[in-house]
Amino acid sequence: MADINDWQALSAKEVKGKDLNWQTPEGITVKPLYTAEDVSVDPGLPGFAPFTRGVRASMYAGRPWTIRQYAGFSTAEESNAFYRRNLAAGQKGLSVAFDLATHRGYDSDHPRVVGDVGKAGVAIDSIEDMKILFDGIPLDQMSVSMTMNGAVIPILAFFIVAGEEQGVPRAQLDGTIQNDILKEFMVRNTYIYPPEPSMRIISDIFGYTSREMPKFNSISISGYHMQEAGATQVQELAFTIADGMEYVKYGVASGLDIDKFAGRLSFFFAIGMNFFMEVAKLRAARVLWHRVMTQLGAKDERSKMLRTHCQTSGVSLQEQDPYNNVIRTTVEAMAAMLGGTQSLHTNALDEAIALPTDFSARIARNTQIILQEETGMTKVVDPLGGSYYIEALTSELVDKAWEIITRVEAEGGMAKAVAAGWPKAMIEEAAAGRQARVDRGDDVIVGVNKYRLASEDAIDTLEVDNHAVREGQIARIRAVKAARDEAACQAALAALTEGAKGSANLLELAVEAARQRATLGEISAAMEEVFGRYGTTPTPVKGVYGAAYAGDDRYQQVLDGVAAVSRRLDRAPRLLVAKMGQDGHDRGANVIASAFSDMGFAVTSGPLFQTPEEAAKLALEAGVDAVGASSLAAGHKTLIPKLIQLLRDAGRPDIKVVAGGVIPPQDYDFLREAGVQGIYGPGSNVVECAADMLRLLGHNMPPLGEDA
Ligand code: MLC
Ligand code: 5AD
Repeated sequence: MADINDWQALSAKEVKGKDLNWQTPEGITVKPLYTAEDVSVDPGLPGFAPFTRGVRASMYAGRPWTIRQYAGFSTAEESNAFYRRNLAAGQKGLSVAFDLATHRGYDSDHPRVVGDVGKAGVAIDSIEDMKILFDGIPLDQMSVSMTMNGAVIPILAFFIVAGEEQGVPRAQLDGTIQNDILKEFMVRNTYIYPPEPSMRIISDIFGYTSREMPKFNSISISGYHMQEAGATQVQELAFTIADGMEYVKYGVASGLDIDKFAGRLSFFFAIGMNFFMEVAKLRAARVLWHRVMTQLGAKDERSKMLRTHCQTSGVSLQEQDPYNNVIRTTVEAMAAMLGGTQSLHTNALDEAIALPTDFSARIARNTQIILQEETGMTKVVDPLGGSYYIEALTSELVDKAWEIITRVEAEGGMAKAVAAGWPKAMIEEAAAGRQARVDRGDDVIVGVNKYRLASEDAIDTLEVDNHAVREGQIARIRAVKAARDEAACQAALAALTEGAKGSANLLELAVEAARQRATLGEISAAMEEVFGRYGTTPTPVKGVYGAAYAGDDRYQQVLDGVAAVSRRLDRAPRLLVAKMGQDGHDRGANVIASAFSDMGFAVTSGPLFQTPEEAAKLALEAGVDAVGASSLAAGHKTLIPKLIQLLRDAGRPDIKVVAGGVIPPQDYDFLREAGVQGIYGPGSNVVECAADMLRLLGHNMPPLGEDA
């Protein structure tokens, strides 16, 4: 029989000695062939420790994963109707997306959120909105996930009281609250309070739910947003498990018995296009969690069992030739199922353009239904178990992630690491590296940097009229406030503020405030009085982009262009990268800031969450030549024209304003008429963005492929 040496020789001959090893961004060398020699660990059986092959013995053969589509937009009424249509068409669990005003603890009438109400999710201001959201949906039968981290106390309180007023005792509520603040400070940015009180809130929720809500998952420890921000799979895996360890330690330090709450911790991962890596990642995550929970002293096997939701990757989807996204999502959904997820969201094909329409949501949902009901793939438990490659990759991911986890622990745990900033810097470095590989064409994206269409047909997208939603919400806030027992409401809010000063359970106090019709903004403010509000300014990495492009001709042309403009101005051209509104998605802004600064621009990264007034003021103070406004949460039509107007009013119409992010092509004309001089959607090449900027600044930049 042939042995591995024979194979080596034959293969080398076939490819004429070409190196077939693949260096992944994780720093893993993937070989072209795996054999029994590569497998050193027996993965055991599903349903048994360390759960490599799945947390249930029967897995999908017994019960398929939950088809749980994340959704929310506009008003509670509209979102409720959307949920009901989806459930009727085969969705199995709910998952609520809130708008950014809600995330950040502002009522819809707050002046800072004019562009955000109802846009990236549903607007929820009080218990009355929450009741409408679940109208006709029995909360004792439907499991509900709520992606909420910043305003987690008022939202969970509204949910509990909505159940109560539907006649469902809280002990019967089934679902999950995201409640994962560490990754907010790292990548997602919808925090409200500083880290310490934010961590206390999480322990309070563990305490309350472990006592009162035995079926409710008290947290969804999320790596998803790390991968979206550019993390490699190893980084996502390691930091997520390390976050989980930190929460467990805080819970224990607050006096809870580990086995009383750990069984209701849940996880959430992104599933990108590296198929086998993603399958192995979910298996490795289970092994790692079992290991760390054993170390932390858990006794109950359920405390050590990593149950997870997955979502196919948003960043892997493209604006160009968007039907390709259906294929990408299908591949990713298969990786999630073969990795053994408990629950799954499949993204819609219009992901890179807008929120899902009924049509795109249907295709996304049916992707899962077809996998479950047409393919037979659910009939066998962990069908990839025993694959030499999968088993070897699983072990390698465990080891690689363990190195990072060990570093985090040596430095005092994830809260300290997040405060020190190195995990975020590591992720941003990976993001800049990925962007450079895509721009150079080293990483292929079909329809974007290869096989690009000459012209594209527009697709129908969902548009939310945020002004109308805001007016409606303001009217309802007024009605709620007019009808409540004001004294009782104020007393409940005062008790919450007192509780924040001391050590009372904040969720318990907020439940009372919710019953008394206090609004989300009021409940958040009652705690903010004691905790304060936290703000940050991004600090993009340096050098990664430049290094990845060293020696590239086009890059050199841009460098020359920047040098020419600098000579003319007698200083480097100045750019403000602005993030306005409550949109905290800063991967794109950071990549641009980092790349432009490597190219020789003097870049100011504006703080997150600015109003147009604040961004205009900063632009004037910094004396910039141009502003790049990054928008991923649909506030662009309100916020960017306002910024341009303010710059004009200040006598500086010469400052160029360009926009980047998720902007539907239908809005391009509107923005151009408002004075936006360049619009860069997903898939834009950063070097070409810089070339365009040089043109705007009056430099005679040659087109791509031509000499100067
Ligand atoms: C499951 N069950 C079985 C079984 N499989 N019983 C017998 N045999 C089998 N084969 C049981 C389970 O034990 C459980 O009961 C019940 O069935 C439900 O199954 P589950 O596997 O727990 O699924 P689910 O209820 O869907 O819970 C999955 C979860 C949960 C644990 C991962 O936390 C969850 O739903 N998370 C979703 C998070 C989410 O949607 N996030 C969106 C983020 S979007 P029991 O009694 O044991 O519980 C986002 C984007 C942004 O964040 O905005 O940035
Ligand atoms: N409705 C549906 N999906 C959403 N996402 C974010 N907000 C919504 C919403 N309101 C999805 C997108 C995004 C990821 C973070 O969650 O896929 O990339």
